[in-house]
This record gives sequence, structure tokens and C-alpha cells, in this order.
Amino acid sequence: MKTKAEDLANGVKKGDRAIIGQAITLVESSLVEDQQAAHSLLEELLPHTGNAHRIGITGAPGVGKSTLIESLGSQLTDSGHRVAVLAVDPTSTITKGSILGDKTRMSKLANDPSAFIRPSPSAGTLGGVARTTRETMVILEAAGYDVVIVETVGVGQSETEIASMVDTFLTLLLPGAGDELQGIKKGVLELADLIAVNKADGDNLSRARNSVNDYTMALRLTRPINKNWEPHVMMVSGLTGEGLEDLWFAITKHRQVLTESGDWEKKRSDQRLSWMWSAIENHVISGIHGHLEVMQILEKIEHEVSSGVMNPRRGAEEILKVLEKS
Ligand SMILES: Nc1nc2c(ncn2[C@@H]2O[C@H](COP(=O)(O)OP(=O)(O)OP(=O)(O)O)[C@@H](O)[C@H]2O)c(=O)[nH]1
Ligand SMILES: [Mg+2]
Repeated sequence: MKTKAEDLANGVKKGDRAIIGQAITLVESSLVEDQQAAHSLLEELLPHTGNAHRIGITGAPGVGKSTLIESLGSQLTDSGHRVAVLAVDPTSTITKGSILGDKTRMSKLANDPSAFIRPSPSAGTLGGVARTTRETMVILEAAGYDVVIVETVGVGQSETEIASMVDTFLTLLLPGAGDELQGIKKGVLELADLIAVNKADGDNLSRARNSVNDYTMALRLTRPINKNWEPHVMMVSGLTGEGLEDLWFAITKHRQVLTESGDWEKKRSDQRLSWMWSAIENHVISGIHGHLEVMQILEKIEHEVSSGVMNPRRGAEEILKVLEKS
């Protein structure tokens, strides 16, 4: 008899949408009894992955990520690509809300047989968002999606995590004046392979042009020149579609340049390593939360650390001591 994982893997490889959904639900599950099946599923699917272009798109809330993905994604499916979109919102706690939100904002793609949209899972599980994003990408690639786009809200940690699991990282910014430029975190510019000033339409157009110049200057000041790839700033409008062809050209060019220089393979091996390390972190952390003795002292230690009675390093030591004893 076939196992659940084998059945799911076969359905995924055939591109069966309902089964793809079930497979994603399995890897998102934090139930202990689902872990083995999830593990076997990924083993079955991993050999069928590796060819998709993994693209991360980040930017502040409301910068126009979903609108741009809807336009770009539709252009791509029109030209024969199969496009998967994963929304990662580490701030979202109500899964239902974000399902509706993402699907309404990308209604054309949501109804496109060559596209698959997976809304953000709720950010309940520890380290869960990064893990499930990686594993969901495996499923979607094995299902034959050759462009996998991860949309993430640009808040802190999540950006760095997503950047470590994609091939091309695009940052969207709004047309703005010099003041706003000051507010852009240096890290944002350092992570980006491409930067696009979005909403460059209507009244925004001249401001957008100025911003492109400002960001280009800022980019030159903040990062060392990489001999293989120099990130550049573009101007787009997800709403009108203006600039999207150039943007796609730049994204594919990025892949080509990296492939030729050998950086692509290097990136893929870094992605595998960072997956392993984050799996280790998740395992240790969930070990802590599943450990009875640790749970008994955890609240007290957390309280003492948060109120400043115990220093954080000492708190960590106390917890690890109990964990290691067992
Ligand atoms: N003028 C203009 N408005 C846009 C453009 N893209 C998006 N908008 C508007 O900006 C608002 C936010 O767009 P979304 O695409 O939902 O932005 P988002 O970055 O996905 O937002 P979150 O997922 O909530 O972080 C909507 O009201 C859009 O209609 C654009 O290119 N030009
Ligand atoms: Mg969005």
C-alpha cells in the first residue's frame, strides 16, 4: 500500500491543485504525527526541484507588491510560464483575513490555471514562517511552477530570511523625497539585487524619476561594487504595467549573469546550508517548548529576564542546562 506521502508526492508531480494544497497544509502542520509524512514528502519531491527561478519581492506595507505581482505574473503566464506566488506576512495572525486579502488583490492570477497563489499562513508557529516557506517552495517547484515569487512585507528579520532562500531579491520603494531616503535602512539596499521605484505613474512620475537618481546614489555609497552583478534602480508601475518588461528582463539577466559566473550554484548551496541551520534551530527551539521540565521553569525565567532581574545570557544558560540534563 502506498503511504500518504507517496500519494501526495505523485499528485504534486502531476500538478493536481487540490493535492498541492494538501501537501502544503501537511508541511505547514506543527502536529507531531504529521512530521514523518512531511519529511518523506519532501524527500520524494526534492529530486524534482532546482530549475525554478525563486524571486523574493519585499517592500513596506502598501508599496504595491501584490498589484505588481498580479501584473507581472499575468504577463508571465501569457508567455507560457507557470507562476506560483507565496505570500509571507509575519505580522498576520488571522489566516482567513489574509487569504481573502491576497486572493482579492490578485484576482486575475487567482483564476489563472497557470498560476497558483498560496496566502500567508498565520504566524503562530515558532520559526514557522521561514520553514514552511522553504518547504512550500519545494512543493511548488516539483509541481512544475518555473517562477516562484515570494511576497513579503519588509519588516526586519523576515526580509533577511527570505533573501537567504531566493535567487533574486527585489525591493520595491515608493517615489519619495530626500527625507524618506534617510529612513531607508542600509540593510534594505544591501540585500537587494534589484530595486524598483513603484507607482511611477500619473502625478508621481517626476518624483519617481528623482527617487531613481537618489537611490542610485545611495546604492553607490552603501555597497561595494560586486564584479559580477551591480544592483540597479528601475522605475515601474504595477498598476499600469509600465516598466514591467524591463523589470523581467533585469530579473532574467540577473540569473544569467550569476549562472555564468558560478555564483548561481554557490547561492543554491548557501540556500541548502541555511535551510539546514534553520531546521536545527527550529528543532532545538521546539525541543525547548516540548520539554516538560523546561516549561516548568520557562515562565519564571522569562519573567525575570524581561523585568531585568536576571541577565539574558544567564536565562539562556539556565534553560539549556535543564535541556541538556535530559
Ligand atoms: N498609483 C499606483 N497605485 C498603486 C500601484 N500599485 C498598487 N497601488 C495601490 O496601492 C495600494 C496597495 O497595493 P497592494 O498591491 O495591495 O500593496 P502591497 O504592497 O501588496 O500591500 P501589503 O500586502 O498590504 O503590504 C492599493 O490601493 C493599490 O491600488 C501603482 O503602481 N500605482
Ligand atoms: Mg500584498
